[in-house]
Amino acid sequence: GSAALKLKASKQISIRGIPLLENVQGVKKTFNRHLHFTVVKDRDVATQRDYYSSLAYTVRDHLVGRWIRTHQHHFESDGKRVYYLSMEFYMGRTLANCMINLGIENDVDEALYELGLNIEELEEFEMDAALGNGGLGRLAACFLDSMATLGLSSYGYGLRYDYGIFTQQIKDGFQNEVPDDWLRYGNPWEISRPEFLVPVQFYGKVIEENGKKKWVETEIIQAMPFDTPIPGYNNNVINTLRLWSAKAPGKFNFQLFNAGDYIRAVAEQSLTENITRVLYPNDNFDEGKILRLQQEFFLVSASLQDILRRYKHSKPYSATDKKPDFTRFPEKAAVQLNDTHPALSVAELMRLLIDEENLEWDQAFEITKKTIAYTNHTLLPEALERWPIDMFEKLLPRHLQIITEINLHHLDLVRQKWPGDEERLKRMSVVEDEHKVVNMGYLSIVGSHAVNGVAQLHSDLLKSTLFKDFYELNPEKFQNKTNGITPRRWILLCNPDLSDAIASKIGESWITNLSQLSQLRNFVNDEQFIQDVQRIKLENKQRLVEMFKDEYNVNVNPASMFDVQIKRIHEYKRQLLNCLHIITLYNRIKDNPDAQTVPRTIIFGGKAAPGYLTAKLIIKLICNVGRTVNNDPVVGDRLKVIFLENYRVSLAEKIIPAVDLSEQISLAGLEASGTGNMKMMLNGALTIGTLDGANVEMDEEVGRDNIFIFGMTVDDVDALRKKGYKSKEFYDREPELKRALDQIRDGFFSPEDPNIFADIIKHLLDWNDHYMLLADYAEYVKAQERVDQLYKNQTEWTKKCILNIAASGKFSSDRTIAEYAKEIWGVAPSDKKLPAPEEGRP
Ligand code: GPQ
Repeated sequence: GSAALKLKASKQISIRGIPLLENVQGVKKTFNRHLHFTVVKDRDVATQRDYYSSLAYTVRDHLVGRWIRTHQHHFESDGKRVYYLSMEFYMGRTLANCMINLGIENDVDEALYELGLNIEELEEFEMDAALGNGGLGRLAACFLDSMATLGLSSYGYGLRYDYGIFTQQIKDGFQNEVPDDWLRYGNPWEISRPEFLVPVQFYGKVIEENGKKKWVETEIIQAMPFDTPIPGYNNNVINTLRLWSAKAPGKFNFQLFNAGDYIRAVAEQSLTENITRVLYPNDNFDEGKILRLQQEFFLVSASLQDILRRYKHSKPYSATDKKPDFTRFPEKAAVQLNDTHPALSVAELMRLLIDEENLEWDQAFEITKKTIAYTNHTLLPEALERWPIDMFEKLLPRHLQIITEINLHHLDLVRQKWPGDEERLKRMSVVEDEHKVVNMGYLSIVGSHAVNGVAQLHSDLLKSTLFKDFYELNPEKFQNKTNGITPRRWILLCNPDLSDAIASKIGESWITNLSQLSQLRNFVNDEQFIQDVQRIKLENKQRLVEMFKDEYNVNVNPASMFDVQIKRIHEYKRQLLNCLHIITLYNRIKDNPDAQTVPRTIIFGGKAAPGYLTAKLIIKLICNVGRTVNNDPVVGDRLKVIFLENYRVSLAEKIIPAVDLSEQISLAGLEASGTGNMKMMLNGALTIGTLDGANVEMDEEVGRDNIFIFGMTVDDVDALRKKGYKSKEFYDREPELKRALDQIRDGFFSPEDPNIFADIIKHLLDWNDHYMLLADYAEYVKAQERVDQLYKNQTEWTKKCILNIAASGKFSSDRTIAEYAKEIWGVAPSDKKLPAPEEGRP
């Protein structure tokens, strides 16, 4: 019909490839073939999901030739390989991303249109691969895209959780967690590789034989690899994400059950497979559970064995019986640790080199250090992994020995540099005697040649606070690598109209060279461009307005300012500060109902860890404030509050293109980088934020006139803590703040349960407001008034949006990965295209 026609017209834009008749015919044929032979349905009985499956297999067909050839290419060129080890890969959906990176999106679009199908509806059937919590896992996913686009020979290694991050339901304002059964309908993007099954050992004991340590009587769990293709943008490179799934050992341990209890033995196999059952749903928090330690070792051991196997079968050794020379291993492999979660890599690589490959200690340690590098993602003490020694000794006795010995050598070096400094020695011990724990951050530093933070401020703080002693020991190890995001998913895919508007002005090279966006500065006074940017933002907002009506039954004015805070719910991110601002706006409208106000729609999205009660209470407060505000006829459409249910990658893709104001309001010093801030900047939002994480660098890039910075700096925070912070003083001093807190305390937003928010008041007043919201409140409200003033002048506002887009080039993960490649991994990015496979394009 005409709706489909309109859709087709709006989606068919130049940068997604010109549809060619023969390609379109090819796609239609392949689609029908898959519907028949793979999905086993005909058009009479096929469901929409069946059509999605056929579409996915059709697109997958275009990957496989390039995938195989990429592998051959990596084998033949035998360059250094990069291994990115992460407990989280927050991939989201694959279909549209593959079509875009392959350049077949318009062909497929046209083919489906001719088949009478709506591609956007079909895309909704794909479950997010939600194997991550938030920024850390999404960063890993962006890095895979950039590594493939830069032509690196790179592999992601992670776990194939049966259940990813839980699905969030909001009932009466309370969060409920529902298991994320993402594999229920199968996963067309993965391929299992039983031929590369790897045994992982646990428990057992260490004996000595002929002066050599042996780890014996272990329990074995098999690691089954599942590979997912990672296409580069328009370069015919398809790299691999390899995820491990726990598989009962079958024959390995079966002799243990020789008593004839066959049924019980088979049944118990499923227990060992629990290792990869579920992702721990904590963000920036370490629960310290043994199952998590098992997961971490499972990832590390399977991956390192796989990496060593690949080295031993690499080109120089494949056709000969030459013995592998492990001293050259670091020339052929770089292992990057995504936080300390895979820190056991240090001990496991040592064990494999010494116990299995018979290397000497010193040589093994040199190789290990040259191979491994470590990225830190937080300074929050509750997130730092410190495993109890007794847990460690039971599960991984050989590794505890190795770590103890690494520590002895390390402390010798400390002693050499600072003779007699016993305090320093104690502070720097990898094995903390006092608490009987292994400090995984310290282990990662000692076992690595490079340590980096994820934004300049964060990297500086690592050197001056958390890792000060280690910086003084090895200053040359410490680096910064400011985070980035992939422009393919975070503008090209999610905001096609803005992408096209940009391309019409500056061409397409910005897609792989984002700093080219600075050319948009030449169009900041171009009236047509200003109008286009304005119109595209409004259309993106209108799509959301429909969703708000359908799913939340709230009438939102599309002209209102979309003021958005989307991120995990955490006290340090200060969603509560935003909430206090909403209450202030509400009170002002009520006090002065006839005054002119700038209409706002304040949107939150994010999950709370199931065990984080304060975070869950914050969700409840936001929802209750929303209830009061949204149903008050005096307010009308001047102020609305929406809490989005189940915020995740695929929902982010719908929200981010519609954001006017991006909330980045963490207490200075606590957000390591932030990456949502970058996504919204790239899509033409203005930022209100503290000088924290990468906000500092966004401010530098765009200039103070084009960003709303407020609040204490890291130095201010330090000074206030030294002086003695008392939140009650701010409560007494600021009448509007006092009023908002009193309303929360007195049940104004919760008449049916007036005391429900008592703990929030406790945190902010009685327990002295650890994240110092009250100290930043006044400046925050003032900054918001400046936002209002600017929003009244839509032309001036949009010019600043354009300047923000133009200044966002630094925050491409291509730039980040190019820096890792050059300064840590010792590999060179390439913009060469691999030859297209014989069968050509569709
Ligand atoms: N981050 Cl330690 C997470 O998302 N989860 C974690 O467990 C840890 C860090 C984030 C961090 O909070 C953000 O500031 C960063 O932008 C992000 O990692 C990527 O570096």
